[in-house]
Amino acid sequence: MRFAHFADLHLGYEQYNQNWRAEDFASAFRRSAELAVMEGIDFVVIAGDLFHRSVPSPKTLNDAIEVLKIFKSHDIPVFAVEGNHDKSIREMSAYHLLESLELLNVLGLRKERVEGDLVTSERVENLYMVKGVFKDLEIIGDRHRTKWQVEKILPYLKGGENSILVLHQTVKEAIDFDMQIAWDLTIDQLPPAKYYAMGHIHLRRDLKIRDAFLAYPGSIERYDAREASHFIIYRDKLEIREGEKKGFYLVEDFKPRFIAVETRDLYNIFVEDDGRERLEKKLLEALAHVKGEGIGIIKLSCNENVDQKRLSDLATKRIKYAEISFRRKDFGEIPEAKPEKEFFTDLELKLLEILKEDDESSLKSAVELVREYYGIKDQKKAFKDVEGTLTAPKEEIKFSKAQNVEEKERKEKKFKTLLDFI
Ligand SMILES: [Mn+2]
Repeated sequence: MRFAHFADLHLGYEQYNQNWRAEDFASAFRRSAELAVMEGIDFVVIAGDLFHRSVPSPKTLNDAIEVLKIFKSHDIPVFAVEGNHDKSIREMSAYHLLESLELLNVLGLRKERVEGDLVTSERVENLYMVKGVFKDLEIIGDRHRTKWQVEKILPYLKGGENSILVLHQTVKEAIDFDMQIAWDLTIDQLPPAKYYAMGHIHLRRDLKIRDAFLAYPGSIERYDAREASHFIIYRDKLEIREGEKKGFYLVEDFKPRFIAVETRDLYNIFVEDDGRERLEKKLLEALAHVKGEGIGIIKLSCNENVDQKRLSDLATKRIKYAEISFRRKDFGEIPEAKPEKEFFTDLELKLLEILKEDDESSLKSAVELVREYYGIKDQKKAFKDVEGTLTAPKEEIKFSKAQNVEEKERKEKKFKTLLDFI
């Protein structure tokens, strides 16, 4: 039994406001799909964030359809869960549209029972848990949930002897920093499965838990400069280091093997010198090592002011797209000295992360988070709290009150049925 495990395809993401970047994400997915088919896979698992937004454009939907048709034409079923980027509170999401086109099967809690050759439903309180079935294998999963919803739902995600669990969540053990709000669940909380097909973390990760693998393939394209293909650092001498490859997992007998796919080079460049002229020379030297079709995210630092526009034009002559930021070296570490987490509480950080996406669904997710955090029933009050968090100076932020009080309030809030909180 072989399957392909994809996650975080982010179709439609016009990174750096460049529409050709959305094209890059789509072609990385297309190439991966072709590779997977050549490997003779039995089925496909998509662990969330197929789309960058919950309301994809017709072009983006078409990109998804074109790739999913590759699987369809080879009779390869696809099982998917929605991610935080593309989940929808509407009755019908883009995933459900793809499901009616018979291009994929959506896993997880639903109001109606769904039965078919590849899916079955199990009654869960007042809802149904829709599971994938492939021969003697169960493919279980649910869409992205907030941390507190996950805790409630995990017991219902227990499969039979042979099961794969598909989730779009952060497992504590898969990340390097220990900030409570940064993760959704721990390994101990996971129900038993033969393989954990995860999504959400954009850098590739795999770890062994008990006898099974838990794996994140990472995003299919380079999502930000931390995921660069090359790191070029030029202080005293020029250093070039390669970053991670992008791709997906080919899982055979529950063991993942990473399959890399070609992506556009993204260079994370840092150049520093005391003087302006030497800095410019160094920048040119660094740019001699980049491919013309690549992207350059360039940070410059020196003791004199520079003409950023001119340097940007200079870089753009050598590379498809360049983004230059500059800071005065002699002004110290001011802009980057203090990480965000020193200024904000965990909840505020999470809200800021969600609200970076300027659309309706992220505002709703933010409100949902605040409501859950405080057990607020009244939507109007929740909206007010979101606004308050983002505009009030730190001393006035109500959220910074003792964490244990909030913890207690939350524990006291009782959910009657599953419908109350999904
Ligand atoms: Mn993602």
